Amino acid sequence: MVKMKKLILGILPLILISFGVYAQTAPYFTSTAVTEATEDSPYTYTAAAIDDDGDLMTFSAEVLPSWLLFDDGTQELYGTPTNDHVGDHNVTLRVAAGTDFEEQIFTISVSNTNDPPSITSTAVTTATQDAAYSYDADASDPDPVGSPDLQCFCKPRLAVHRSKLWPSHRHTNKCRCGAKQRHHQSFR
Ligand SMILES: [Ca+2]
Ligand SMILES: [Ca+2]
Repeated sequence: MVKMKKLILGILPLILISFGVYAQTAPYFTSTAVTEATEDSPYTYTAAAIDDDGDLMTFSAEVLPSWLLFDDGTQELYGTPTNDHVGDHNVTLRVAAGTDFEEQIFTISVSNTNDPPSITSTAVTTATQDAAYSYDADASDPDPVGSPDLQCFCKPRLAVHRSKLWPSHRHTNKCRCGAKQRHHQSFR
């Protein structure tokens, strides 16, 4: 008798499904994606989902940017964006149970961290009395074009030095920032 009951309980869902009384439902995400990231800082988001039928769920990443990895065992999405990844990145995660699945589609926005500019030119370190001295300084800044963190070039204020006009290293003015990724300034 007990065996008969178990058999009936075991095949009942199949009978209900066959007659359309009981239908499988797709799993669904219960976690909210983390959509903000910062250059050079670790990003992490752990996805969670529920299947109301209690079916075994599997997770996968269908769309990922190059700086992110997805662990389908822990459902953790993780990675550290660099300066090259500043901007928006599309992500698609999928949770499946049998043939049913749901996707979570979102965009991660990576904000810039200021990187220092560097001088790329070599200073002219010799000068001749009564002859004009000239040195064209060049620099570059790795931050993205349009970023407020781009380099500033400041034209030195001319100072009197030994009866001649000479650039002062202590006082500057006429700074120009962020207009271009690379800028050119001549000191004459
Ligand atoms: Ca940067
Ligand atoms: Ca910068």
